[in-house]
Amino acid sequence: MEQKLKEEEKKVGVIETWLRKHTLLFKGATRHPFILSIRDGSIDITSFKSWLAQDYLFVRAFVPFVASVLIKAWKESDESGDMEVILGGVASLEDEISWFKREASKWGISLSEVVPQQTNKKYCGLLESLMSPDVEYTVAITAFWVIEVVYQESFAHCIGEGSKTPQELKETCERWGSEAFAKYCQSLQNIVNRRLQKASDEELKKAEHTFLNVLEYEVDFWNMSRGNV
Ligand code: HMH
Repeated sequence: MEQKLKEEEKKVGVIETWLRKHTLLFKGATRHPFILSIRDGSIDITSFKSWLAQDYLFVRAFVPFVASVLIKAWKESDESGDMEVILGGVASLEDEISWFKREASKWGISLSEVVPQQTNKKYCGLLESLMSPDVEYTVAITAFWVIEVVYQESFAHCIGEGSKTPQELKETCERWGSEAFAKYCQSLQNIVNRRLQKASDEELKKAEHTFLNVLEYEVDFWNMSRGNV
């Protein structure tokens, strides 16, 4: 029976199985009240500014994490194409950092004065722990994918049909909600599914644990932005 379930998992893809198993937590991260308030236009701009400032710091810590995934791909991947996908991610982060600077100045935020909140520090600490050479490529790329897909699913919801997102927030939502970003997440997801299909039970367990950990930290990050720490 256990064996049969495992075979089934492989056919539909491990990620799909996880998403079914952990729907509630995934929804918690991608349909958070912060996101819903952008979509319905009721967002408190103070929360948005707080998110923007904290996320800038997060993205700066995300760069070395993605670079560490690139190193793992080079050392461990069975497919040379993985490197191009990850390298594309690194490249677009340069643009993203410039965007944060422009957006912050629009809102009158001085980024050099932003102090990381505890929740943000904790999340950056998780990234740092995943940079360790002891963490397998499969586990690290799983984290990478879920970090990106949470923003993709969240912000796409804000520009979807019936959304009342304020004009001045639309560019932010487009950044992660766009078709192009969705495609990039799909490329990451394909890598993750391929790796998980070949993974040992031990590695699968670690990857699933990391997947859940990231989702919890994403919920905390939204909570922090709304001022509920
Ligand atoms: C907290 N999660 C957080 N910030 C981001 N910018 C992303 C995910 C997507 O890159």
